[in-house]
Amino acid sequence: MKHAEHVVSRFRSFFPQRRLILVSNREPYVARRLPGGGLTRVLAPGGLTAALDPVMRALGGTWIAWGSPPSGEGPPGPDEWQDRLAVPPQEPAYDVRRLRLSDSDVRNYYHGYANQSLWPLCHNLLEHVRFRDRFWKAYQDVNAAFARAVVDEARDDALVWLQDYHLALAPGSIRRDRPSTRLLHFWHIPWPPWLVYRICPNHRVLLEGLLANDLIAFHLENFRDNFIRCCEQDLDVLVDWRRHAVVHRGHVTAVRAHPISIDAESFRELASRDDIAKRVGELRARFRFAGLQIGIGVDRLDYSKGILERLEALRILFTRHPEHVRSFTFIQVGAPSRSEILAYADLQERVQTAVERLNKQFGEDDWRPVLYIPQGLTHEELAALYRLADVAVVSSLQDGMNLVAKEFVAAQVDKRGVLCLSEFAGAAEEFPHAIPVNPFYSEGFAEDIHRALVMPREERRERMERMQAILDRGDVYSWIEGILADARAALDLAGRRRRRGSVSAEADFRPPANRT
Ligand code: GDG
Repeated sequence: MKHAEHVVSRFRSFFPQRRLILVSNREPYVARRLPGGGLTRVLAPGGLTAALDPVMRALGGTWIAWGSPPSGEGPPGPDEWQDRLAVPPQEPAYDVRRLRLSDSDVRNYYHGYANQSLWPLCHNLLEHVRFRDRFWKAYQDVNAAFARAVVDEARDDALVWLQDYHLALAPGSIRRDRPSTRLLHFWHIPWPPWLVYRICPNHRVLLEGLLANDLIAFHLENFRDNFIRCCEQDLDVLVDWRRHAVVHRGHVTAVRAHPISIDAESFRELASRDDIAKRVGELRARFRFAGLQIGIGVDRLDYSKGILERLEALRILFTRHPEHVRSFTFIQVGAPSRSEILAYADLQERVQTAVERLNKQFGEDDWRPVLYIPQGLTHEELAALYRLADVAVVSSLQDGMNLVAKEFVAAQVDKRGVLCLSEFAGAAEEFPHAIPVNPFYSEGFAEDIHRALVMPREERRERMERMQAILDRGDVYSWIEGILADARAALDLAGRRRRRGSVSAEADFRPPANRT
């Protein structure tokens, strides 16, 4: 909580008198049906909600999101729908303004344009890209609905922070209807190079929408630069490459890189708890892990995470290094995700089949090479697995950041574990002490896992300590503060320009060396 309080005091000093409005696809408190009828609301899983909820609780304000249907088996109540909620339910501190989306909107905007057009496009996984007119129509409509809700909620004193790729068009509509609104946006997935991005039939309109923001931030400098290059190629813009800013139709957008992180301290505290240590012991006993090395993979079941490529690397590992047979077990947690989309349903089946094949080929007596858990687990269970593991494998084909890598590092209380980390996950930039893996090169990948398994104890400890020190320097709260500080600077620049009465932004975009 002390970190959240610090963020709140920074917010107040950067933006005295301003109200914060958060906008995201998912709502912060999700509803579950109770078996006897009625609903309960709990904080949605995910690091971002966990970090932003205490900030919103202290600041007040509004969070605008899709009001998603309740989960669970109980009977639906007669008046389940609410446009507005005060949360947390037990101790209301801020409002959630909920957008009601039809089934067709959800199918075409969320499962369609967001997750079958933009997601694979931005991850450069073009075989999965689907463009459909009905997807695009719904994306436009739903973004317009989000924008209307923002305009309705935001007075001139609002700072609006939009999250992610579901909402690329909303900033443009908000700016049109309420030009004085201060807008910032964080894009959680990669931004692809122009050669890939231009495949999108709506490339120009999306960029125009995003350039209505005062600030847009990505995880990595590489994504930031890709975005700016796309703007240069596609639109009539002025670019200041020194300050990473783009002027479009007289409006200045600052473009920044801010790698997201986790609440490392809380995660470490969780992993250090006695009940978690006890759980680690129970897991060892239950699965007869004594004397075995344990590997772990934790992912949403998403084709971008390279789970099939990981299983292939394991097959090669057990073939080429039979010494690991009976001495190494890999636990794969696969939390079902986006199952309504064919590519995801298909992946679930293919992972299941690949695991069965591996276990059939190499399994002996009571030992299995892979233990597959095809469901989401609680944070406590995850912390126990991270602590139990000797090796964690993150093998994303492309990934904005990858928080699992950071969670594993935070949870390594005993500093025994080795992290094998895809070169194509954003987290690789911060963790040069992980073993880099290329998931597209299965044989090399298998050797990398082998290297992790035979790594001496001292080297493991040294690498882990270095990664933990890096993680301690940048947690999710410093990520929020960094973005707010940049937003402040971007707004100051815009303010100076207005006060000078300069009609054109071009004056600000002369490189500083040319200024008098
Ligand atoms: C996007 C970007 C970027 C996973 N299984 C379970 C579970 N998880 C939690 C993990 C972790 C989160 O889900 C997954 O984090 P990733 O970073 O891998 O994320 P994406 O969902 O792809 O998210 C990504 C992120 O946004 C943030 O900007 O890092 O690059 O793609 O926190 O622990 N959580 C629980 N049970 C599970 O079984 N409770």
